[in-house]
Amino acid sequence: MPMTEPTSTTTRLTVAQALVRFLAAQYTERDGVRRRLVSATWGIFGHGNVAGLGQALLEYGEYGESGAYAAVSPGGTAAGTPVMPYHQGRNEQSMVHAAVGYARQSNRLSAQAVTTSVGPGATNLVTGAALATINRLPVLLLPGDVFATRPADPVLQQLEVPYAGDVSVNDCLRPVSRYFDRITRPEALIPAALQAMRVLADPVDTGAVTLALPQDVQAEAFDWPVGFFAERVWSVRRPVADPEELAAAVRAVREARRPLLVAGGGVHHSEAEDALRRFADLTRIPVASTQAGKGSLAWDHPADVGGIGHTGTATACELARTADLVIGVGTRYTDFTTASGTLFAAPGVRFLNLNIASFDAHKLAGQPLVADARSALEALTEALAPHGHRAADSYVTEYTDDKERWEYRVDAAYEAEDPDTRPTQPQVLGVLDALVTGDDILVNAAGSLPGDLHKLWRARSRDQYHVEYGYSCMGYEIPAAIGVRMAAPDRPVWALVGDGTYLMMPTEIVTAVQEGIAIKVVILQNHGYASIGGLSETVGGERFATAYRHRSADGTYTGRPLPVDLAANAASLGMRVLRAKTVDDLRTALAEARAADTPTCVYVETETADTVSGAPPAQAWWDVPVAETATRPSAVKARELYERLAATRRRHL
Ligand SMILES: Cc1ncc(C[n+]2csc(CCOP(=O)(O)OP(=O)(O)O)c2C)c(N)n1
Ligand SMILES: [Mg+2]
Repeated sequence: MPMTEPTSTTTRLTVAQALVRFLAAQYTERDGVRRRLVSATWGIFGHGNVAGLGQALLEYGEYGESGAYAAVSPGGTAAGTPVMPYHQGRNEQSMVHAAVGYARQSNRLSAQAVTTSVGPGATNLVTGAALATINRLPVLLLPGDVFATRPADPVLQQLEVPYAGDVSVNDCLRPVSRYFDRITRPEALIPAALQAMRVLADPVDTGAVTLALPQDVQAEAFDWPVGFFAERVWSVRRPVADPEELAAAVRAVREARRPLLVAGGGVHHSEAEDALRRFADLTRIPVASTQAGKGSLAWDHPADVGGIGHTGTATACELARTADLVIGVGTRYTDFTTASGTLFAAPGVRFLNLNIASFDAHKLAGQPLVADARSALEALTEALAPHGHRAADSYVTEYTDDKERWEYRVDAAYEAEDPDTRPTQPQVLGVLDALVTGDDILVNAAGSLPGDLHKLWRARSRDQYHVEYGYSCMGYEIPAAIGVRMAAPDRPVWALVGDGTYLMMPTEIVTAVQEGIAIKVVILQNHGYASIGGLSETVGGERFATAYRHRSADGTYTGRPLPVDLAANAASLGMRVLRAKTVDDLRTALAEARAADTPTCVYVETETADTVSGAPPAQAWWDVPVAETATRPSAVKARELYERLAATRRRHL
């Protein structure tokens, strides 16, 4: 049905062109700062988007409204700069990782879009979308889709579902998206695009937003009301606490004898670090952090007790076991944080959950404080100040002494007795620790590194510690580092990757080289899945299939290590590569990489998968169910231990 507006107030564009023009005019605003909501678009073209979005990005993107080519400068809309900067990726999943890294580094106030072809290009988005949604990080997905008009079914790469004509593979994106729509008519773009922006900018609902774009509709022309392209500002709200919830929260804090604050990713998203520091300065309540929340307080703040949970510090875990009030701020309480329901063990323990999402604020039968982290922490501090509320001296002394003991353990793990030998993984972190300033950003997601980092790393600045542990997705590190560096172009950005992770997704190195994005990649080679090997051993799996080895004569994977050369691989993709054999080499190589202004890789062999990494062991349990019946003694024994530990699980009611 044609729109009824007179031609003077409409402009004729294809759906794809209209979408690009629309996206270029969307802004977020928080605390008086305005930013482009969708500042760039990643894409790989195929027959589902090449003639639609591809053409639109060419005509209204890279070339700018003046039609003259302009250098890419994310966010710029002045004459001559691109309306929508475009970046060429190598893999759809990793383009989403790059966008997610960018969004997190931008405190969720700016995002990027990802366009794909139909079929495999689109389904490659699923993993990245799940990661974005789980971590509540905004990304706009624009997969091509099969014909809406269905002139000839099936089109190349179309999945046919005999019982449902309206299903395509893009429906896989529904459960991993916070908003999903398929634009089967041009005019449907208008409400869908507005809803998409609402969700991207919503601090509770944000995550992956998918607008599936049938390839015929993308290229179809329509007379758009010009108002659709007007600049629009999406205010990223900071809801304040309900007075009654706040009063109840103040009472709970005042009554607590052994309170412990658990800082989650919400502290960062809200930029609540200063407010948290003032709260901790006033109350001296110890602050532990989840993977997403690490860095909420600088490591050397007296109240910072480091990571909590399975990969946490002994200090934080001891406090958790005896806490009478756990103040969760911006945390989802994953199983790592709660040690699978075993960590908060004091009989009368209560939870006070400050969270912008009511869903999370009600977890563990907690007392909810539904609000923006910064605004509510400020309100709490203000309400507690007149009472001069402070944790008891004996409590402060207890955790201060404990923290000091933990720091000795960190030093011991970092220290290499003989710098002429191959480093352990913690020693690699030790060398890095000695080199970086608060400016440096570390990106990591999977393997044994997240555990070592959570226990050991001394976060110097609020955003130095970028470990994605909501999805803990192998392959996130390199593309995410690219996205982080796009959001922080003057800061050293390090992707720390295990060899398994590297092999899963090294390909965006090519993009870093192409775009001149000077990320630093550190490859820690230990010939396999050391983390899963260790886990396997504790659950009766005997390290089965966790090392990268040839099959030996008996058919098992116990032969020689595989002859892969990841350093040569990185070099073949265009990176400058520095090989380090010893701790001393590593010092030189990491310093050189830090100074480099081109993408640089440092390759180091660490202790093999069969040896301990040197980090302190787990300070709390993690529930990984063990075979209830087995003939192999390893599993029988592991099950006995499992049952003992599982018996300590509790439900908080
Ligand atoms: C995409 C994906 N597949 C599988 C896993 C399960 N997993 C977690 S860590 C890991 C091994 C990682 O190996 P590597 O990167 O070499 O690190 P290491 O364990 O050796 O430190 C695996 C397979 C995962 N987290 N992500
Ligand atoms: Mg490995």
